[in-house]
Amino acid sequence: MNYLKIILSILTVSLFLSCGRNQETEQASSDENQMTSKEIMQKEAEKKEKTEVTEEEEIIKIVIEADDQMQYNLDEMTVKAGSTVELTLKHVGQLPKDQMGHNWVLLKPEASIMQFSQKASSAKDNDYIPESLADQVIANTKMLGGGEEATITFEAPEKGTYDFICSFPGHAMIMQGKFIVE
Ligand SMILES: [Cu+2]
Repeated sequence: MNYLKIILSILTVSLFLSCGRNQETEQASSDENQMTSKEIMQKEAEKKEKTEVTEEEEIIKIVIEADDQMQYNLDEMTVKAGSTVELTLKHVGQLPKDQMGHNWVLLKPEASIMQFSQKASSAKDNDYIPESLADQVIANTKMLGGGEEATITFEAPEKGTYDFICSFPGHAMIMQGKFIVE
């Protein structure tokens, strides 16, 4: 009889312990979930900040980033017709220019991304801007390596939707976006 009691109480204690442990684990994982969604929200907020365009006296300032993963952080930007655009490209990666160079090239509507980037890939001596198609470029930054940045100022072209690309060999198919003038 006593023997049974002891076994029972051991069982009860171990059940209690394992329950407690489960609860702790659940608590920990829900904390983790909360952290993750908090982090996501923070990242979203940062993204929003970057997309914001500041306008003061017809000068529109845009900051766009490019990284070691061959990505721009913006795939679309909108400006007003007749404004002056001050665009800064920041290479936030670490890789050198000859491995992961990035620039920002705004193309005229008649340009073809495919054709332009193909020509650009053999125009290393001209910073990957093909001289034969230079008249298809509205504005461009120089080619940057990790940690570098460049700012260019240009007049917004007439209303319409324009392509922007990175003309480093092999990048334009991924690194492209729309520049909208309204
Ligand atoms: Cu690039």
